Amino acid sequence: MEREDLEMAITNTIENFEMHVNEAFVAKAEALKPTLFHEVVKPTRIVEVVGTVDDAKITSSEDASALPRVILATGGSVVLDFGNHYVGRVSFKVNHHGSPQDAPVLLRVKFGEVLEEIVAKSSEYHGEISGGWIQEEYMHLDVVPTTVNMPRRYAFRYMEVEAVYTSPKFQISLAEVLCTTETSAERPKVEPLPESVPENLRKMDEVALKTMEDCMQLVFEDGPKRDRRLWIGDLRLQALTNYQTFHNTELVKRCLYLFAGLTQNEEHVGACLFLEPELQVDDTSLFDYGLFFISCLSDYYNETDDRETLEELWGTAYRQAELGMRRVGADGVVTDTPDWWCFIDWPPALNKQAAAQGVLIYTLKQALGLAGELEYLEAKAQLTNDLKKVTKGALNVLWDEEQGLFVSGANRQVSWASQVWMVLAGVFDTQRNVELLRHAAEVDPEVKMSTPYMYHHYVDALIQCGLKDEALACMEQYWGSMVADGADCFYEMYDPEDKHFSSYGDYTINSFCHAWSCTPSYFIRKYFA
Ligand code: RAM
Repeated sequence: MEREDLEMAITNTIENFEMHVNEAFVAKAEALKPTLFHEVVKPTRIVEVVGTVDDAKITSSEDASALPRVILATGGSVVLDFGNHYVGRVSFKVNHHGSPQDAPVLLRVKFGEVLEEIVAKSSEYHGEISGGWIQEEYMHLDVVPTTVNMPRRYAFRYMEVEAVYTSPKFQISLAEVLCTTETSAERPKVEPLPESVPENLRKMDEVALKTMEDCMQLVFEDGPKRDRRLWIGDLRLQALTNYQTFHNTELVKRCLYLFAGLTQNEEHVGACLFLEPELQVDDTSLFDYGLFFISCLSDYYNETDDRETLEELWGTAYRQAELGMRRVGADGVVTDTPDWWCFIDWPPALNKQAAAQGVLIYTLKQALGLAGELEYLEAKAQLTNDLKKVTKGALNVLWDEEQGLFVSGANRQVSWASQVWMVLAGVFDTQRNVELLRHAAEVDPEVKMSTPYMYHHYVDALIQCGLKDEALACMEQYWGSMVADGADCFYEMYDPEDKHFSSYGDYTINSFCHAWSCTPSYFIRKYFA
């Protein structure tokens, strides 16, 4: 994404934005608010960390029981390792040593999901999105000893405490550092994997489950560090994974009712929602994310057979199909203009037109399935016509016979995303889709995939084509490489060739426990167990 595009994406607002509220839907969603479960966890070791964001590493460690003996004077600091990624609230005791306290203590407390966040200097943050996400606090303690109860919820594995100031006459030490975790996920609901599943997939599944668990809060959050909100693209993949793991269908239902209850102008489903200060839909509008409401409802219905919800939410789903079709020109193709935002994936150069067309076809097919289920004949006829138009458009305008690949935009760009979404859309039959994916692998388009979100769709496309071996190999290479790098949870962005890659201009603002990256558990449990 060009810098300008990123800025547009970030500030993207709808002219005369208004929120449509369906009180009955919101009330239903609120009645489904989940219980949060808690556990108290402690740091396991004290670690010595050196290096910069490019080469941060732990050089030595000792057991966390030594903490009360670590005396901190002005400028002294300590880094604690909790041994895994956690989401929760932190408290600790600060003890006093030396002469009477003749000045306030100034503490700096920083949390990091990964070591790189600990070694980075917040004053040097240069990302395009808010540095407010950096989990760092300064606090004055007028009287020690005291117990500090930190008010925010943090997502972290590492915690650094620096005594910015004590005084020449007294020092401090820390004790009883605790984190009370928060999640709406219930571990006992997850079935153990069969013995036959190999060790590397077990490990991948474990990391994916932890990712899910830490993102399952009062809604399915996208990332418990950042953005801490409900994005529909993430919800779709979390819901699919949840059906194979935590089985919390009520939480999916709650999120569906929230999206349907809080829509944007013309009842377009927003890209994301906030719970605070009050329930509200954001003013960001994404072509693909709006359409994914249809997928979320369709997947939910396939899982639950919950007819009542299907009937109630059908109107919202169908509206998204209508709005999606509005972008389609006379040529049967989604219009590509500079003023729209469709997410798909983060590569800066990616032209979204062909992939958006793929998403449209994919979701229209799901809408048609639901209309059939409900026996809504008019909607069925309309969707059938729409599908004919956009499938024809894809073949006439976006298929390049000479290259044997789909192209996108005025410059006829070839990207991975375009091929993958056209396969998922089923524009061709399975045999031709297999050829397309194999050909894409040979050509290896210059515009690559940059997130586990896009890799999910690639793996899914391979599986839909019956290429399970290739799908497994891709998972082992991509998510497996994150595991080999020591990931406790799966990251929002990951490029094995460029490990400190960020679409936001600063690696440390990436989310290192990200919902859309949790799908290895979905694939493993559905297809490889
Ligand atoms: C980022 C987050 C989120 C995603 C959107 C499109 O803010 O990674 O998960 O859905 O982009």
